[in-house]
Amino acid sequence: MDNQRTYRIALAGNPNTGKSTLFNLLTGLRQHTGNWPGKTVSQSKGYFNHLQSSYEIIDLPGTYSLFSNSLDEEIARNYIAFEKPDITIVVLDSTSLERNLNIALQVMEITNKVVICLNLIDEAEKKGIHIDEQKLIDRLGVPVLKISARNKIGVDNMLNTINDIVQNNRTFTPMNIKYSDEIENNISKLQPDIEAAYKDYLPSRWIALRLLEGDESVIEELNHRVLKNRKEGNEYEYASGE
Ligand SMILES: Nc1nc2c(ncn2[C@@H]2O[C@H](COP(=O)(O)OP(=O)(O)O)[C@@H](O)[C@H]2O)c(=O)[nH]1
Ligand SMILES: [Mg+2]
Repeated sequence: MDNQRTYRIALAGNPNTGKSTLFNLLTGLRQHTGNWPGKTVSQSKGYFNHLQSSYEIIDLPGTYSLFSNSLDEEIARNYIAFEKPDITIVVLDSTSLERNLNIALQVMEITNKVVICLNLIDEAEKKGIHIDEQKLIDRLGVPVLKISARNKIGVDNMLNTINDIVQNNRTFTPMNIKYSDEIENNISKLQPDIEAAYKDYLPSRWIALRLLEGDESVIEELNHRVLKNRKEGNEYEYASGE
């Protein structure tokens, strides 16, 4: 076991789902706000310990998706994809799960180190909304936990789950969203070349989707990161954070 290193957690989700409430609860006074490097968007970073591990946690900008539609989306997306946190916690509003699941699925296309938190579970229960978390776990293929950040319910359970994932190097096999036949065919055509170029730096399926979309900022970032890595002679060591 590696007790020395600080694990990195990213908090992702739509605006108003309780990300900052959770962030404040976990970090208390051990936090500071600055700007994202080279950007005018503010960044909250904090620290906490749990069991034998120490963590750095970043409160990502709240977004509805992870494309290059806005600076916020790009920042959140780039952090998850290119800074490769040890865990991305997706914080969802349990009272509007259908709308909120979109961002969870998008995160799951980028990384398999995901924990989904169904926050505001107290509000959902008040409204008579019953969520079958086991069904979600089975369908999505990643841990799904009910929490209430404001009422401090389920947070210890969440931390224990995270501890188990980082200490035992657990990964998951998130469900793939199936696209139309045309898109799926194009993904399959692109994947071999993507895998040849970028190895397993990021899921080839995700890169293929970005290529099909014509998202040049992802490709630029990817080339920058991977080529830089190769120049430094780390061709096969893409996992960051070590
Ligand atoms: N009822 C309830 N309200 C919550 C919970 N967590 C957060 N909130 C409230 O939801 C609102 C948005 O929270 P905030 O942390 O700012 O969301 P963010 O935009 O995702 O950072 C605030 O008024 C919080 O007090 C919860 O578990 N239950
Ligand atoms: Mg916030």
